[in-house]
Amino acid sequence: MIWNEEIECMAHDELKKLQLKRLQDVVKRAYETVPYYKKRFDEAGIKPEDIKNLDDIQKLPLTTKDDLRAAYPFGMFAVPRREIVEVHTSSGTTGKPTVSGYTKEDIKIWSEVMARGLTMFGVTEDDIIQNTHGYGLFTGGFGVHYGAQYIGATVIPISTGQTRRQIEIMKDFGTTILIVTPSYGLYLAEVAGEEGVGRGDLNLHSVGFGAEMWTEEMRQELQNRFNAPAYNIYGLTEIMGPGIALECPEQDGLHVMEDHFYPEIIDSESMEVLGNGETGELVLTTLTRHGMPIIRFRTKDITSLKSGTCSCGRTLIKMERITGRTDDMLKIRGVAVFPSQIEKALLKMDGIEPHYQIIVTRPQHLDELEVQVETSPHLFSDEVKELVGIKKKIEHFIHNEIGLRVNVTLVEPKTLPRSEGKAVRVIDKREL
Ligand code: DLL
Repeated sequence: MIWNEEIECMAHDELKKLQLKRLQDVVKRAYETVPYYKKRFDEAGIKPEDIKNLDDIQKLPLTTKDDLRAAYPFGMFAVPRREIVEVHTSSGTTGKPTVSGYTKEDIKIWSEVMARGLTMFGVTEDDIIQNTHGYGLFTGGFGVHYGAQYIGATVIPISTGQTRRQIEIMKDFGTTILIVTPSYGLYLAEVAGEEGVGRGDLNLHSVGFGAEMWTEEMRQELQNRFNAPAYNIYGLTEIMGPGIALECPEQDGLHVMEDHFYPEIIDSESMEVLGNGETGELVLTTLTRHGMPIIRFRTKDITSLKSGTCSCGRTLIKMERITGRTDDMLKIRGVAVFPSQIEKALLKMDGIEPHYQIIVTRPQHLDELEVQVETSPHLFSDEVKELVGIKKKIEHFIHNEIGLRVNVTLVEPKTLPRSEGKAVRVIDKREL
């Protein structure tokens, strides 16, 4: 158990003071050691001394994934390469990957924030953690590993895949904590069912889900399948990996590790900073990272922030679950649609499985949205009339959620692709 009460329950004013001091330090270091920041700050006419209070952060330029890509591979490092003890990269699915470098001190901080987060889920040194995140350039495997070991829990570094083996080990080793992406979690639960392993055969106390979007409705589904509370883990390669924000037992937002990461919410069109409770794009600044300080990174993740003291006792600000990414948003006949809205609507239905895919086409210059969803096995063999009724009902739910008519196709159980990491939910066939 890693419970840093002094920080996690710090009075608001004290925390702000600490953040300001750390912000001033990191801005100075970034300016003096990373040519990218020197150039951007000079262009904006800002000097590190101009940061006199926390709001002055708004004077600093925003950093995007493209800026990091332009510095590929090691151009954002603020220390000589020999001080970097580990590197990770983003997956690179949308272009050149971005590289993240960590010093020994950074790894210590990563371990601590992740350990504090796992502690929120109730992890202690008595637990056995099955870590299904990939160990490699992806930050998921190592981030969770460092946090778990910092607590002193027993880690099963099984990594991704070998689904049947995962279940066997979960049962034989008595895994108490499972860490998995929501989509792989669903797949694991499905295979467990096939293997005759029921909810009662597992010894799980909690399951930590992260690395991709999931809805509150999906949480209910997963909790039911695993017979254990499901907690949210947030992070991204560019800032650190998992450990930036995690959920406490209240399951009502993720506490941001504010002593190390400074969150802001901006309107992604006007770039204006939004207030408490307003929804927009999350922007993060690393306050303590040495190897690669990141100032005002546009995450593209959509959320809002809520300050105040949580009933768990923590004063760390809470971030709502991520409802989508600015680049996930589909424009369908001019209407903004997020996959999370569709997931939410789907999971209100009985008789279907939580496996779905969204297909966008433009047959006659007009966008069409098709949602393919699996029916549950008992239903598929039932009457066509009933299936038509379900299809209509789902279309109605989705219409209510997004204000658009969509075409729902019910497919046979177990026919949509299963994910072992981050699920691909949207297939956009329009040539835009
Ligand atoms: O996914 C880090 C991570 C690993 C987080 C394991 C949690 C657990 P990237 O591959 O760089 O890093 O992807 C980061 O994934 O900007 C979000 O869009 C999305 N994401 C991560 N966690 C969540 C979450 C890891 N809890 C990108 N809810 C982020 C929704 C998430 N989206």
